[in-house]
Amino acid sequence: MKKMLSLVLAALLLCALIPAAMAEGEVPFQVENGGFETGDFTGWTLPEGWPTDENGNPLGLSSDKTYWAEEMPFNQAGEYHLDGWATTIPEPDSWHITSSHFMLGGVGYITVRMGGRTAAVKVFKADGTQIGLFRNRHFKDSGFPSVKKGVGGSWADMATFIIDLHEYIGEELYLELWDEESPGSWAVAFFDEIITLYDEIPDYKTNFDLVKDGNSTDMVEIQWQRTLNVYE
Ligand SMILES: [Ca+2]
Ligand SMILES: [Ca+2]
Repeated sequence: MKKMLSLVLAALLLCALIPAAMAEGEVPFQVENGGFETGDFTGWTLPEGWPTDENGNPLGLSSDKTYWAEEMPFNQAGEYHLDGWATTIPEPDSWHITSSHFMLGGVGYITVRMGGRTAAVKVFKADGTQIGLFRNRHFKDSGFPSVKKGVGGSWADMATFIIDLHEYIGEELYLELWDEESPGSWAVAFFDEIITLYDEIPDYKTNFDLVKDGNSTDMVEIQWQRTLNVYE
């Protein structure tokens, strides 16, 4: 009886130490299908009226590694990315999609690949309170068609952005991927490879993605980027 009692006490103590959601295994550390590698929008919530193909499948995923005759790199990870052009949503319009919930663990940093002038990530607590807005700071319309640092520019190519959320470690969060409304050209957004769990702080100085440059056989580095929270 005494042993039974101590087991029950131990179980109660364990329940008290582990947040309820984790104990039930409901909220994983990694966002679901963050790289779109299922080839569909599994794990993502799309707004009402999102364009679909003739079979009712939502449009917007692409497996193209390059675009245009110059074979400009997307810097896609794996086999699929979210491609603003492929959504068929007109460029002057805005759109967004919503991720699954995740528990912020590790060192509290996440990374998102984004390209296009109007790409942005919004971060929310589980109750819908917005805590972050992180925009693509890499877009640069000069030096076409090279994406080489210091020589070319950046268009639909995605750079990996490092987002510091460490103040919210242990909290349940979700993301929205946005094509923000904006007049002018290149009002498009591209996303891939959303990773929401790091055991070490990712370093923007030493990390880069390697791609074939536009209209060239040269391999060039797309440096990882810091992006600051501009949510007010
Ligand atoms: Ca991918
Ligand atoms: Ca747009």
